[in-house]
Amino acid sequence: MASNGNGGGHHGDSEVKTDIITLTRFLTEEQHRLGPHATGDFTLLCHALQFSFKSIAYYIRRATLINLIGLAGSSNMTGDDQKKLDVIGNEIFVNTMRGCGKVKVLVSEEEEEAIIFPGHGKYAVVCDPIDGSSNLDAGVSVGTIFGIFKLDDGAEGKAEDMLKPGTELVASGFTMYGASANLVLTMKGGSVNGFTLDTALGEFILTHPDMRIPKSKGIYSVNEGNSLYWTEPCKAYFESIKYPQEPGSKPYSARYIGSMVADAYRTLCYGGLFAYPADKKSPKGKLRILYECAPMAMVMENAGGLAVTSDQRRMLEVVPEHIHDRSGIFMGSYDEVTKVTDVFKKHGVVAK
Ligand code: FDP
Repeated sequence: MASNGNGGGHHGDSEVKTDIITLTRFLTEEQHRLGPHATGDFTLLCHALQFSFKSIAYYIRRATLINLIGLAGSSNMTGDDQKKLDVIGNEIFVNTMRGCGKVKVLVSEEEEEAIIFPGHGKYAVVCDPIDGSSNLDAGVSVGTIFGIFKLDDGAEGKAEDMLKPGTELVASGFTMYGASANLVLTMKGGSVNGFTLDTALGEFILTHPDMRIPKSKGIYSVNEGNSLYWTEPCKAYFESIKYPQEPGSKPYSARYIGSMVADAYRTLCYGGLFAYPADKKSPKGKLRILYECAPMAMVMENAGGLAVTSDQRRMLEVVPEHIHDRSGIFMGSYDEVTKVTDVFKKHGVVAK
């Protein structure tokens, strides 16, 4: 066998990688990079997170076979019907976060109140265990979104500890359960890295190091069924990309899955714009600040993109009024979000 000096070797026709970077290795290397003062608590928390992603991926894949599709017969605090998988995903998440001993406060989309764990955990976690669950029974990609805050020293842990802007997140990301399970992770001030679950090895493998969102791309992703309720600047922006006036310019392509994680992952990979604007029917928008908008905004910004609210404020600076607070959002490629802001500005909407 000939080695290629890059951790791989030639075995017959195919090249087998023997020096792969698993998420476990990646996290250990990150911890070592921080030096001796790093306690390993964050690393342990991330190990617990990855276990919950693997478990949720497993149940989603088997859902149709083991009667996990359909409604659980209950609704969550925001009034959405809960799917059986919503309930199971939430239980998995809550139990793994409790079990790791490093988390003090947990906010989940499926729980009305913040959960306070006993012990001395110094982290607070926000999550939507299965986002996009209205798509589940059709086998469409869904995902888990998460964000991690570090609590102040000696904080006893309460729901109010979570009413912070996204700029204070120490890490965030999501796992998309699609053709494969794709985990995207970013840490404060760091790069964005993508891992793919190798189901045979049971490991997330670093397959997309240092992800950068293309600076521009003519793709927009929005639920146009709401356009009747859109505000004037919002209508004007979408008109401008569908009916471009500049000579030689082409209209944008539309792509809307209706599952935020899947739409965000495609936007991160290909570029373009994802939006769920606030409108006259939902003046605060639909998506939740803590466990949908802020974690995604951190990923987009760390990948070189932008994320703003419907009033064009930087999404990461928004402080939620309560743990399930909502916001309008426009996020994606730098140039595309900038175009949104320019059109809104012409209509007098300027970030305060
Ligand atoms: P879902 O209702 O299926 O859970 O916030 C949840 C979410 O999906 C997002 O994942 C998705 O982007 C959005 O809502 C879809 O909303 P619409 O059906 O109104 O387009």
